[in-house]
Order: sequence, then structure tokens, then C-alpha cells
Amino acid sequence: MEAASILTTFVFSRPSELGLFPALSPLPRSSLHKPELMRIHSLKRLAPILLFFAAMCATSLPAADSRPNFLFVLTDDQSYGMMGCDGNELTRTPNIDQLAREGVFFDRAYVTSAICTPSRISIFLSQYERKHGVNFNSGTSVAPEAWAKSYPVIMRENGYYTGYIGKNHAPIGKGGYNSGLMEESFDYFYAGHGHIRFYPKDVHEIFEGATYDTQVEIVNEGAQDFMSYEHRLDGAVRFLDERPADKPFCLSICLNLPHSAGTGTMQQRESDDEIYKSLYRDIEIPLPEHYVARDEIETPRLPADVLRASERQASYNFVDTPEALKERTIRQMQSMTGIDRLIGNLRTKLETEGVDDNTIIIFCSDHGLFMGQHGLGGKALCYEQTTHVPMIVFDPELPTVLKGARCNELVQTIDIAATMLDLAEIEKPETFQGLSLRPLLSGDGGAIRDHVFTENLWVTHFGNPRIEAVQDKRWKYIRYYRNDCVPASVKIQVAKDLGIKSSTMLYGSHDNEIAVYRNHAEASLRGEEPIYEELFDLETDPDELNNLIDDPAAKTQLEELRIVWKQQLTKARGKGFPAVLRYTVDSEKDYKSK
Ligand SMILES: [Ca+2]
Repeated sequence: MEAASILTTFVFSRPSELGLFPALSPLPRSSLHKPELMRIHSLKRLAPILLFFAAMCATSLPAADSRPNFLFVLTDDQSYGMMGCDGNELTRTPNIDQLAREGVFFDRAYVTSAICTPSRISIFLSQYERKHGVNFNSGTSVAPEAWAKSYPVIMRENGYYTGYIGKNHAPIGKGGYNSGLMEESFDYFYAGHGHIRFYPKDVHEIFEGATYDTQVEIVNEGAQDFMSYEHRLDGAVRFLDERPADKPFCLSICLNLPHSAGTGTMQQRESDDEIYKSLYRDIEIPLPEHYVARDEIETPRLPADVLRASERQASYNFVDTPEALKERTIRQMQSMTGIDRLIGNLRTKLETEGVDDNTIIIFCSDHGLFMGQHGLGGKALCYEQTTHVPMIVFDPELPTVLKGARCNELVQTIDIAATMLDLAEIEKPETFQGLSLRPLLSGDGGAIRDHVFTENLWVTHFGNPRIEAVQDKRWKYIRYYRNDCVPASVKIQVAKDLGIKSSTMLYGSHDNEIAVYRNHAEASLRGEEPIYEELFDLETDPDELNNLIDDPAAKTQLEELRIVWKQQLTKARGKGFPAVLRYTVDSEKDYKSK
């Protein structure tokens, strides 16, 4: 396929139309001392030649490694459509829009599992959840041998200086979040395990010394410090006080916004930036298309025995009324503008350090979230609202024709790790299931995958069913399986009757749940039948309103996708028992659910 044929023209608003927030206080960017160092960017990517000459000269000075740096920013629960560049006309995101204007915007990017922990592990390991086997309800953590094949560990082994900042929602090693393996796996670690909320200092000691109180600004301070040649931030776990000038870096920034745990804890404190207090509070906030308030639901979006919506976690109840939804929407918009300013600050810092023309920036979200569309709240579903995410790849060396391009090819978040290794000229391990997007970034290639596979194995008392979905560029087929879990409402009542905490009943997996999860992961491959199916024509019905599963006119597409479903599921599962360790309330003395 010709490069030109995969692209569509996209018109951006001019930055001046988007507003520059003159009233907002700027964040400190370069208050830290920067030593005079040779600018790596002038070497660009002549690494092989330079390394060859360096070896020939055999001097005592190390040769500068000019492979590209990577700056990977992952947001939390950000659906497609929350920024200017993906069609939001109210939320101001001029810096991210500019990044999209200079990079490639992947318009058909999908996660693998639409919930934090499995999605983030999928990104680390470049594996579907069906293969890696870790979720909130799996009773497992990632085994060290699996983690050894994660992109940050591989990049570090291959000479990259690595950093991790923000929120970690992946239990790694024996003891999960308490193993210490995550901290020691990076050269620079400045993150909290589990939610870091809007005011991270309230819940994580590591951020105690931060200048600011709010999440995005704390993350910004950490990222600025990481990119500086001299590290000065007290809280960060690191081995060196200097970023080595002769190594490329890979910095992963993982936010806990616009996630409900972040927006739900915003308090408009006096010390908050004006963005988080007054922005968007004087404009009309429309309800999302297809919004249905809880009291007005006549026919549930999914049959009540398929999705037990009444058992949903209370933290998503803000979707139930227009008033509560409006307040939450404003906070999400404020968060997105805060994140946008972070992106602007990061790019300025790259320029200051002289590495902007050798740093690849990747921006993505771990999955989306329902905001009351069709009466739904929360995630862990395989609809577009939860699986379709924005993805931008900015490479300073993109061919001119691709700068600002919209790529319409199907891609998945497991492709990010494969892409970074490919661009860093590092061979990917056999355990990777993702594909490199490099052909789409060079204009050399057409489709890299014909189908997308998404799934939900977070099947608990909160009422979500197991789900498997396959889709091509036009058609999408979804299978739902029975959820036999005791409902949350029953557990809460029993806890009340016994006089014990309901959280004891609701959170934390016990050993027997490892078997339940494993059984769920294998059941459909062994022949379990779905209790409900859906088929959508995304071309004519992008909001997935008309289920064509019984439509004779769509019989051919259904039959074809049923075959694809089995192929994709089998491929996603892979072979052998997943590389996981027992990680439960029973195995850990100090287990805390994250
Ligand atoms: Ca998330």
C-alpha cells in the first residue's frame, strides 16, 4: 500500500485560536544547574559510524551513543476525543495538538485490556493479558523472568539510561508492589505504587520533598530532574547524581489522570494552579452524545444478566446524574490541560538540554472510560469508548510527508514496546506479541495488522462479564461470558451482618481466586459458549448502537469474524503457563489492594 493512501488530511486550529493561558503561572523549568556539555543532537544517528571510528581510535574517552532518546507519556483512563487533536472543541490542549501536527496521530489505536493493571503490564511486556496473566483479580504478580523481557529492562541492558515517573500499577516480582524490583529496575525511579491521586504527597512518601502538591506538577518536576544532567531531586530513587551524557535515555511517565482516582480527589486547594480551580467553570458543558441518566434508563445497554450494572464500583456513580457528571467533566478537562502544559514543559526541557532533535516522543492512554453514554460508567468493556485511545508518535526524523499525518491503520498498545526497541536498533525478544510501527513511521508500509483483539478478564463481584472482541477496520464482533461471582451487594450485606469491614470482602485476591482466574482465561478456548454476542458495523454505526448479530445481511461478516475470533484468541493466549508468581492476601503479610 502506498504511504499516501494510508493518510488522510487533517486540519488543526492555529495555536493562537486555542489560547495561551497568560494568567497561569509557569512552572520552573531550568532552575537546575546545567553543565556545559557537548550537544549530543549534533551527532544525530550516526552511531554505527561514530562507534566504529571510536573503536578504531581506541581512545580512553567513551564514544557518545547517539541512538534516539525516548520520552513515553501514558495517561490514565483517557478516552479518544478529549483533546483538540482528536476532536474535542472545548478542552484546550495546544501543546499536544502541536505534537500531533509534527508527529503521526494513530487514529485507530486500541488497548488490549481496558483496565489499568493488565493494560499497563501489556504495554511493559508487549503481551496480551491472556498471555501475561496478571490483573487485579488474578492473585498474581509478574515473575522476574517475564519482567526481564520488559521494554525498560531490555533497553537498560542495551545501554539506555532509564527512568520511571508517576504511577505504577503493575505488581512486579515476589511480593508485588513491595518487591523492590521495580525500583531497582530503573536508573531513576520517582513513582508511587497504585493510585497517586491528585495530591500524591497525601498517599506516597516518595513525593514528600516535591515543590508542588498536585500530581501533574510533581511529575513535571521529576521529569525535569531526570532530563537534567545533574539530578537534584531528593525523593527520586537513583544510582547516579548525573544523567550520563554518553548514553541515550528512555523516560516513561505514567500518570494517574484523568482517572477517577485523580479527578475524584481534586479539592481546589489554595495552592492549586489556576488551571485546577477556575478553568472551564464559566462555560457550558454539554452532556456526551447518547448520555442516559441512571433514573432514565429504560432498556440497559447490555442485558442485566450480562452486565450487572447495579454492582458497579461506587467511584463511578458520578455518571448517574447530569450535575455530578458536569463537575467531573470539568475536572477531566482541567486535568487534560494540565497534562498538556506538562507536554509543553517537557519539550522545552528537551530543547534546553539540546536533545530535542534526537528524542522520540510517544503519547498514549492506558484505556478509556464511560461517562454515562448509554447509561454506562466505568471501564472493563470492549466498546470503542473504553478500548479506542489516542496515540501520537513524534520522531524528529519523520519524513516531511508524515509530519502531521493521521494514520488509519489498526495498531495496539502492545506495539509501543516493539516500536521503541526497533527504533533503538535492539532486537525484540520472542516473548513480544506486539509489532513495530516503524514501517508506518517511515512511509514504507501499509497495514501491520488486519485485526485487533481486546478482552476483559476482570470478572468480579462488581458485575463485569468476561469479554472477547475482534475487529477489522469496519466490523466488530464481541462475545460475553457468564459471570458467576457473588455480587458486591451480597458481600457488603454479609460484611454488615458480621460486623466486619466491607473492604475486606471486596478487595484483595485469595489463593483460590488464582484458580478462578486461570479457569476464566482458558474456558472459552476449551469450548465454553458465550451468553451474549454483538456485531457492529463501525463504518455506519461508530457508536455501536445497532447490534447486527441476528441480521441476515451481516451473516457473512459474522461467520468470518467468528473464525478470526478463535484465531486471535489462540494467538493472544500463546502457550504454557504464564510467567507469574502467587500474589494474594494469603501470600503477603502486608498485602494492600492497589
Ligand atoms: Ca487506567
